[in-house]
Amino acid sequence: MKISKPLRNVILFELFFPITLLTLGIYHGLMQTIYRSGLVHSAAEAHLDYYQGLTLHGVINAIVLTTFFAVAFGHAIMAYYLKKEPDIRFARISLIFMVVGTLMAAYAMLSGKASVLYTFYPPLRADPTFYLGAVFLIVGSWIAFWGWIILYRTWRKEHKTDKIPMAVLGNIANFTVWQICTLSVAVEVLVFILPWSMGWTNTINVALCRTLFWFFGHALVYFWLLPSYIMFYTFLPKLAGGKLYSGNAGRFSFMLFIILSIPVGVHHQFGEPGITSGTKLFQTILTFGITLPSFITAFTMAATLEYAGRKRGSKGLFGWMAKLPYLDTKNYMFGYLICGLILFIFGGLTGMVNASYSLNSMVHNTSWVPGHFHMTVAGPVYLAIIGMTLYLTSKLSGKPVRFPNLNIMVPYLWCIGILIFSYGLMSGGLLGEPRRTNLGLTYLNPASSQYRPDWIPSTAFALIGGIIMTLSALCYFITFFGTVFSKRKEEPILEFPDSELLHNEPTIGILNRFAPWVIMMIIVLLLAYIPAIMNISQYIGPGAQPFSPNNPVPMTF
Ligand code: HAS
Repeated sequence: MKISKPLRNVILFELFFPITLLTLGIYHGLMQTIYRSGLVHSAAEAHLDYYQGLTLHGVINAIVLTTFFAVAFGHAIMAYYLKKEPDIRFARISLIFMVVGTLMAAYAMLSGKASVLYTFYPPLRADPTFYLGAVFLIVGSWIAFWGWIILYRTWRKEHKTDKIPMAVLGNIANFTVWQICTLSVAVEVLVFILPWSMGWTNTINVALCRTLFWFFGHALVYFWLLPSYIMFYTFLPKLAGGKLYSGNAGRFSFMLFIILSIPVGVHHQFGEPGITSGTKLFQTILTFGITLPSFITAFTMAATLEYAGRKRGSKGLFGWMAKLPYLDTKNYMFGYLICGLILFIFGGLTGMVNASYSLNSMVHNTSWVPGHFHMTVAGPVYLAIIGMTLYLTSKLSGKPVRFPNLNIMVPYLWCIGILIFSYGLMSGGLLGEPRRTNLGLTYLNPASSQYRPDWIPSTAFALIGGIIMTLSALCYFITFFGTVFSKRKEEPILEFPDSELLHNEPTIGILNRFAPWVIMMIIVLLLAYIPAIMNISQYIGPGAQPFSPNNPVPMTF
């Protein structure tokens, strides 16, 4: 379909801007593996402090890239499937907020005033511009969502009994969760952190802030994931050469994410002394619940891919795996999505280890955890984002993808890199290797009394993986910027590889309405969070003064 120039420009900018910043995010990822492998024994080899680099890495890759993409992709989906464009005023105001917020946070991080990592746990204190920047970015994404709600309601009035298009359902489910979970981080920032960061209050309740953060923080990971799930359910079957095995399974998965994405945040706080073990056990059970939509997706995708493989002439039980179009340069999105799916098998299984209350105490705060999350957020999420960014950029600007042979290698190199990298991190984690630590200063510095030579192999694996990932990213940047700066050759259009259903499926009423799922979400949320907040208020410790990551003495204003 044709798309108006103003909306096209908004989407193209929302794709281009974060990919440009990603060059910095990827660079600091490589520097992490270098610091951690003990190749350098300083805190600022990259001319930026270690925690400054780690903050840039996490914030750009996990917050800025994902939020901009979710909004850009959301605009494209809503326009394409509802056959009407969102109000351009909402799209523009949202973009302005997001760009201003990102620039504020970037200023704070680059000037060394916000080395607090993407979780910004107090008592680490950043400059107020960092927190305000985060608020602007989030509010910007809300504004885009409000525009879509108006569009969706208009569509609903005109199509009272129609099935909600699956991609639209996934997108609204995702932003509904986002709208609710971000309220807690807004309270954390506006009520507690900002006054403390500005020096208006002397101390802060760290346990309460962490709890408010994780109310948002785990739902955040599904906010990252759901655009990939939209692509798996709506595009992958066609890209594979088949049909979607079950559309209602996909709809049910998205609705389950509405209920369960937020109430599981305390599983990041199993080590939190102020929360009782009963509350934590309940959150373990809920966390196993949130694996259900992913298991449904795993089986639906396996059946879908098997059907596609058999249609392509495969034989035997597993022959379909060999028949899929892995290296078709024209169908490159298949490679980006299948590599993400393969990585997510391991990302999901390691998540279930984390979720098990007792096993968590083995792995918490060790390098096992980044091993897990690089196979999730840097797996299906990152690959779907960069693949779709290239796809949409090419379609919306009418510029065919440059260097197709380089492009097709990107997801496979990345997948191999991540598997080696995460193996290194996880095996090291099981030996006690800490996360968020410049190991080169101490544990991997032979001159240090804390030297741990048994961590050399695991960090070497992580370094090798990191180098392969960086090579993949370089191939991507060459392809992406090569495409962006090439000449227009075709008419710009908005088009998706839309899949058909394998079976003729009935419309199930409850899967065609959001309200019952939002009500169930609120009930489960209250059950999960009232005890957690009560625990925190009962076992409240003394307030904390502000700290910087490099100094054990409180900061002075
Ligand atoms: Fe997680 C920590 C538990 C999913 C991201 N997670 C993190 C952190 C991040 C993160 C960033 O319970 C660190 C936060 C920090 O900085 O402290 N996580 C889970 C569980 C899941 C899970 C149970 N996480 C994700 C996703 C993420 C993400 C998704 C990003 C997008 N995670 C935890 C816990 C912690 C944690 C604890 C705290 C750890 C600690 O102590 O600090 C589940 O949602 C996973 C369910 C997934 C599955 C897999 C389904 C598989 C599929 C692929 C099928 C493949 C096919 C292909 C069909 C059940 C869908 C076949 C084809 C062929 C050709 C072979």
